[in-house]
Amino acid sequence: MEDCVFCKIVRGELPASKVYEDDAVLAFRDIRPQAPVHVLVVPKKHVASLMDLTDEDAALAGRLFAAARAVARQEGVAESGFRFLTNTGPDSGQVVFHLHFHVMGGRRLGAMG
Ligand code: D5M
Repeated sequence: MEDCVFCKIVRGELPASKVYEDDAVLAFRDIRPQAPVHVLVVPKKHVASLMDLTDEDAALAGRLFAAARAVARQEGVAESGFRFLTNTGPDSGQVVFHLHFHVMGGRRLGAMG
């Protein structure tokens, strides 16, 4: 996608603090961190949101989860715990319409809502 900010990061056209990369997935630090560890895990291919994943993306979904585990270990929060979430659609406050999972940890997180 031409104007998608995360596609631009994937293509190397915008800078990012990368923490994990493989052929299908990229993870980089959130520009507005809400926790000591706040990493975004994104598919390299453009998918607008969770609701735009299809049955053909089952393997990709597994890769995103595997990448999140790798990030959690690498960032030292695998044992202490972390949150793994994706905002989807208007009520969630999703602002970037390229599927991304937040990996957040490094402190005791408050209740969601
Ligand atoms: O939030 C989108 C998240 O993406 C928000 O936490 C900021 C982050 N963001 C936006 N632009 C960038 C760049 N360029 N680098 C790193 N992080 C970024 P959501 O509400 O989940 O859509």
